[in-house]
Amino acid sequence: MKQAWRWFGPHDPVSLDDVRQAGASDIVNALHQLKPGEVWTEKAVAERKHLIDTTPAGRTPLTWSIVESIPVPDDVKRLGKQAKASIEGWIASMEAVAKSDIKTICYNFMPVVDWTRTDLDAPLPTGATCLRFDIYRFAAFELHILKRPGAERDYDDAIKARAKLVFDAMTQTDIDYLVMVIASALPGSTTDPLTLESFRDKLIAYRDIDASVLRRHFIEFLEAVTPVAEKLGVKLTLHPDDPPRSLFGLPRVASTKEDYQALFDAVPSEANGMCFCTGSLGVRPDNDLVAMAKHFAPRIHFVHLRATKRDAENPLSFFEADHLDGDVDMVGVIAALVAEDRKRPEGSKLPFRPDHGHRMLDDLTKKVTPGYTAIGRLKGLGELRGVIRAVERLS
Ligand code: DNO
Repeated sequence: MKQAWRWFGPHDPVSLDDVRQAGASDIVNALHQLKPGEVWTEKAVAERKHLIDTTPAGRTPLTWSIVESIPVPDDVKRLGKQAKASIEGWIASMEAVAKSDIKTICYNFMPVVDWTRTDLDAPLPTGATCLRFDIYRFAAFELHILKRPGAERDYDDAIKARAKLVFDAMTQTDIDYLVMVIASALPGSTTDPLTLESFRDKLIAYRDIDASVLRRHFIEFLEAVTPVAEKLGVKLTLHPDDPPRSLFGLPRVASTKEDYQALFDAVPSEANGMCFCTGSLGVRPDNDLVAMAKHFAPRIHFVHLRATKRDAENPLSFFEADHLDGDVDMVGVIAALVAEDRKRPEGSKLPFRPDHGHRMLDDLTKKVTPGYTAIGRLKGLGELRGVIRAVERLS
């Protein structure tokens, strides 16, 4: 398997030399300076490619081989008036990427909000911190800060009571922090940052869109983009919903095995692939990740390896655990992926990246990109590499 690393571009506090020292060979990047819906030009992609792939004398080469993500604009998901033009724009961005010989593109189809957490620095017993999704804090946001109509129907009485206690104990600073974490779009997000007001407006725009409608819109998108991707030799890899369930009453259609199967059945094109993200899919106890990795193996063209752990007290809450010590059977998943990787010819090996990492050691006092710390990911990559090496040797 190929070791990749997400790099956020020239402003990333983690340098390309840091990536070299971590031992990764492939870079995962996007033109993060562009807003969702802005079309990527060949020139802008080529410049970034040149920046990454130009190796200083004596250094290990790096290759920008994966784009994560080209954002799918909101009107495509709603099939609004601009959807056709937005899909054409998305295709133009994909063509620009392919021109620079980058053939793997990750994207997602989550309406309104991309990945969602409630805490960016939740303390761990070791003194490190991690990302966390806390159902009580999340419910406090929905019920008492965003005040989404109908939200009370989505929670049982115990959660509502706890959420009220959580909210009552919050200062204005706590509230502002929670709004920032949930609404302002976390790093790498493909959705626009929101204020409480624009958040409410967006939710209203989805009032009539349930999961079956969203899936239909998604299939229209895939029917338009996959023939072009095929011609370009591009693999599109759909990232799962994170967390893999409905939030804010919104539909989500990439959370389970059945969700993915429905999309592959509707659009069998070989360009229609999967980004197998263990951290996202692993949040659901009913997702059997080893079985899913085996089942979808030929469709998997990009892998995110990370582990979450559900709270014993309320399994709707979870935190990002050490890469090998979450709820997912990481060794089992890696064994399934290594078996698939063996079938692929040299030059087409399966890329994975260590996804997220704890904030630890020197990173505790440095400016970091939430989840994308140097040291936490370095630790994760080291552990994962060990498992891969052992599985390759012993199987
Ligand atoms: C966060 C990531 C997301 C992901 C996009 C994929 O860490 O999982 O930013 O890259 O949702 O399109």
